[in-house]
Amino acid sequence: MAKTLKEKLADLIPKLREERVSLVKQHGDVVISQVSVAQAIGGMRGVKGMVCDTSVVEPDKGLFIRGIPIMELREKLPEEIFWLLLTGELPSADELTLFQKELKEHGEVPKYIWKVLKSMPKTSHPMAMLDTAILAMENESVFRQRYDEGMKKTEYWEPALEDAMRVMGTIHTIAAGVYRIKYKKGELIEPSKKLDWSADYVRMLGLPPKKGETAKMMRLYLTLHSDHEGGNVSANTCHTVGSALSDPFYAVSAGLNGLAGPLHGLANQECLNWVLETMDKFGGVPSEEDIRGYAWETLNSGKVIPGYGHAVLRVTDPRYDAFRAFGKQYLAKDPVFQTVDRVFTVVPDVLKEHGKAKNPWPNVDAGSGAILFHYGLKEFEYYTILFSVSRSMGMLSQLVLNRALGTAITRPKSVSTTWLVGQVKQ
Ligand code: AMX
Repeated sequence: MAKTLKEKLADLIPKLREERVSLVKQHGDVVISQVSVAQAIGGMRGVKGMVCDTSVVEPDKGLFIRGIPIMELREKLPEEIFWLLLTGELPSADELTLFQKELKEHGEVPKYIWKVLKSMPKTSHPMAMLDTAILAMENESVFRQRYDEGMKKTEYWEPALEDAMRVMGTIHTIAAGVYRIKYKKGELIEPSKKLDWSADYVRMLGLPPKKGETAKMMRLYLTLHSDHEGGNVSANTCHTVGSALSDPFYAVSAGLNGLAGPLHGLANQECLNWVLETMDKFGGVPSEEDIRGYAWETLNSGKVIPGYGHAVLRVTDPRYDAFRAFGKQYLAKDPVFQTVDRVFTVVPDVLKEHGKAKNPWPNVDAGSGAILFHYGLKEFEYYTILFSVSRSMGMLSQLVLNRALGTAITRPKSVSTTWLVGQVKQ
């Protein structure tokens, strides 16, 4: 008989705990990283100082989820990815059906959330709306309730999973509500009892279905953005806040606040903006020469070219490749997509010549906006919300595993500049 996600995890967790305890006991003193002055000042880039088992980003290959390259997972449903992130295995067909049913059972958005959202200023950024809604739902936290009742440490993961299911069960409905409220798209659309997570999100947004193509695009989008190991701003923030035993609503909301930054998740809104500006300036699909000129203009005015560069990757992001392949299949004649594709042939050389960015290649955000635009999502300020819906899976799965494994409260040691100066003089 098919197991629930909770049953599956209950089988796995004792082994994982044993492995962690024995690692610390037998090899706790082995040094795995050193920190230079430049790293301490430069965002701890490359410092190995935390553990994340859900996914790994190889600088020269890109994202692997539980050891599987993301390109091999692009046809999977995001629900399967969530299961994979948590358990290390893809679910069987029966497990998937059961999990999707359970998610729907966790899908009720409390009425006060809509009141909160509707009372926010009309100028609020959609990310501020989504984050506020997730934080307001903290009122529903089973983790907090059980903690207050004095649950045992070994039980933490169970209500954390319950809260995670609630966040995942509702975030697409809340995100669709944010869209309809913010952009005055009419009444809210209720979730369906039948559709999968992505197709239901598309329907609740009110996007034209285009014979199922929009749902296909959404499945790809939500799968590709699901996780990117543990050190990125949103995952790391969620990890830190969760490590204080703040419940998953607090922790995910905090992580999403980080995702809202222009150097992180907001880059996808900025990216399409840059592409459309280029098209505006040159009256349609620009030539390679036009793009080169505009790229230099951007760099010379001290700005970054959004969608290019990465803190870890040193190759074209395979998630960009996956979007590009989708675009070539379904929207090859779309002028915005054609422009994105042309930017790809020009910008890496410009960035190499510029000589600053360590990675001149496109990241996931370089191409996704053009695809969303094609399927009717014209409000690019909203794009980071889609990223958030997807990335909640990575943050939640890392958090549940951390509560299962008793991960300690985060507390790296900071040093003063005076101390650093003293060190280098020695
Ligand atoms: N255009 C212009 N300059 C860039 C650049 C770009 N796309 N990418 C990096 N650089 C610059 C940096 O600003 C930095 O300049 P500085 O020395 O004057 O401060 C220098 O190159 C070295 O930076 P780096 O080590 O290559 O990158 P990083 O790890 O410091 O930053 C990132 C990584 C993504 C923030 C950066 O490449 C960037 O700003 N890219 C554009 C924004 C973007 O696409 N963000 C999305 C990232 C993916 C995501 O989280 N969604």
